[in-house]
Amino acid sequence: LITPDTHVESPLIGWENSLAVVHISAEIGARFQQYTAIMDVGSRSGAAGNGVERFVYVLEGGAEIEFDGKSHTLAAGGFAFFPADVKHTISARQKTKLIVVEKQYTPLPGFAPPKPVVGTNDQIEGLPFMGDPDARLQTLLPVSFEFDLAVNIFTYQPGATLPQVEIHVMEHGLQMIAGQGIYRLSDSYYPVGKGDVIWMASHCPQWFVAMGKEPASYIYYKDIHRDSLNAS
Ligand code: UGY
Ligand code: MN
Repeated sequence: LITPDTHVESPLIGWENSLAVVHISAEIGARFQQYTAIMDVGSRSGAAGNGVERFVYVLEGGAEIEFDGKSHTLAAGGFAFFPADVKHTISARQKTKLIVVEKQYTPLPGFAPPKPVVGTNDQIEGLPFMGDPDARLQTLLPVSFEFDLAVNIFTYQPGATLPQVEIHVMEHGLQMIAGQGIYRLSDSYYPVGKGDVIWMASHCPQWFVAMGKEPASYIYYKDIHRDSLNAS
């Protein structure tokens, strides 16, 4: 659990006028990277690494993105996915904060690489999770085998819970974006609220209950659709 009082900003290498708070990276043992990009007026992104796919979600402010000769404006709640090696730029004319997730793309034989995706969270229906209308899941990216990652937003009414303690091979990078609750990680229970980030390694036991008077939401990354023993 990485709380905002511990965050340290550093220059965002390769970007102009931008700082990073790197929350999750290879250095901690993760197979992906998650950081907050703090973009100032007149800032511009740098390229993702070779073979690296990038997902961005606008937390605050707004950004213009460009790829394939087209531009789109993203306000808070907007998001974009750039497949590996798809040239793109993200620029901001106002102070802007992005959640950025990057990972090396793992191809799957028989499937083409995924296409770029642009959207906003309010276009995406929240579906009851395992039948519970008080725990709703928005799936921001298409669920298909081309994609080796998922990014979802989970919104719980106060008192709603993740229905089971989960243990799974997939990793998570999570950021609380609204409300509060208690996160169980292994055998410890932590109060969490807006701005907190959690890295869950593969097989980390996890569970959540929303508390307080407002719904609690978190956005999270998950690696999916690949088999580490039978990699391509
Ligand atoms: O997709 C998930 O694994 C999700 N249910 N996990 C979580 O919210 N901690
Ligand atoms: Mn999970």
